[in-house]
Amino acid sequence: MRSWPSPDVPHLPVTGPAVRLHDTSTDAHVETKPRGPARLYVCGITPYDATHIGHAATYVAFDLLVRAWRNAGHEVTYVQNVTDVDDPLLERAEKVKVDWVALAERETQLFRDDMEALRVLPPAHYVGAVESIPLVVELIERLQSAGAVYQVESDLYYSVTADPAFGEVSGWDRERMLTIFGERGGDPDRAGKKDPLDCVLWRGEREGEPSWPSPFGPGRPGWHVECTAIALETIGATFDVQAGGSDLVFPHHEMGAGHAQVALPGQRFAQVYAHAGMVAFDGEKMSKSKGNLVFVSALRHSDVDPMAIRLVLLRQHYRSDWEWTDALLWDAVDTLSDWRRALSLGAGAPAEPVVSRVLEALADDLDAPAALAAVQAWVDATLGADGLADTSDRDAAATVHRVLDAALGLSL
Ligand code: 5CA
Ligand code: ZN
Repeated sequence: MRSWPSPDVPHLPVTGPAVRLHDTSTDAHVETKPRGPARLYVCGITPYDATHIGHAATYVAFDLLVRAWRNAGHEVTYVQNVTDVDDPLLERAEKVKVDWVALAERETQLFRDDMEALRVLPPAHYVGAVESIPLVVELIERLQSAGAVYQVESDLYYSVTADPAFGEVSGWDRERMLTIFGERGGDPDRAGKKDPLDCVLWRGEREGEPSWPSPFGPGRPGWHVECTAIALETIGATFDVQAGGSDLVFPHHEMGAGHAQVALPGQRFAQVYAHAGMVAFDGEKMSKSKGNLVFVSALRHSDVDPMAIRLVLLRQHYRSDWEWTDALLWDAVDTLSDWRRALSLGAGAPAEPVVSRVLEALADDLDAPAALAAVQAWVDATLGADGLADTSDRDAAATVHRVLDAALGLSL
């Protein structure tokens, strides 16, 4: 699929530190050590509704990772999928009486426009589930050869017991897995399954649903296998980071890793699994199924500066759960006008230390709030909030502009 246009990213004269990231599977901070280009897979949208603030928070979080790696001197190969055929998309299309393909295309385009407005760097490979069906079929055949697949009626299931490392991504116990599996697309109670946690690899054709021919009969891919097939094809096993919101830890990333590790024994799927916190609204996780949504496009169409939306997201540490409020947005609008005032002066407080503080903070598990604090301190010193304006650095504004843009994606 087509990705979206890239914003220009200014080059920084200094190289940032190696990037450390919290890894869900070990519950520890680890230093990423890309060999060749840093390889990142971030789970993409299911395009049946517009981009909400929760999605935007997750994609802005991992945009910071792409930028931190680039600033540390790495090239980055970034992959993102689009789940352009799945139950929620088909259900919505049926409900609103719109062709499911047209719905997916429309919402994917809206997502591209939102990402572009928020200055999120585009993936090099933006890949749909539908266009990946041949890859999915190939991967299921590998899993069959490994003895990890069985049939229930016209559906194929993956046997979680095939992976000796099952459970290592989430670190969850079986009881917790069983509770959550059913809430996140799983079918623990289906008769005929060997283990309630086994997940669908290939869903046999159903009346009124789209399907594609395959050696296993007509049908469509299961959800988890889609991301595994796309990642293995584009960046290969043992890539640097798989990322997404924390609602994907289990079953999605657990199953995806299992599929890869059973198909390619001895090779870890991703080296690090990174997860963003959940954004809530009106007291509950913002989600399409609950309908408590704040859409990026709706804010943009009411003339909200996309950089203010981005600043609200950056002010939360990416791993924390938080709640969106309009007050956060209006506060960010006020902050940006202060910052623009300071930047318009040209000269200001010494800016070199700001650059190193920002780069260090972002390389330390994407600590955007710490990076923003360094910028705020520079703004305060430059505007003389303490009564003593500092304009000792003649090129300060240009330097701060550059690091804001390159490292934080804020173009002011
Ligand atoms: N297509 C699958 C991933 S393969 C999917 O989860 N799609 S999604 O549209 O439901 O979500 C897209 C991304 O946004 C995922 O990474 C998900 O974890 C993240 N996300 C969804 N809701 C929220 C939320 N309320 N807060 C933060 N991130 C969220
Ligand atoms: Zn995914």
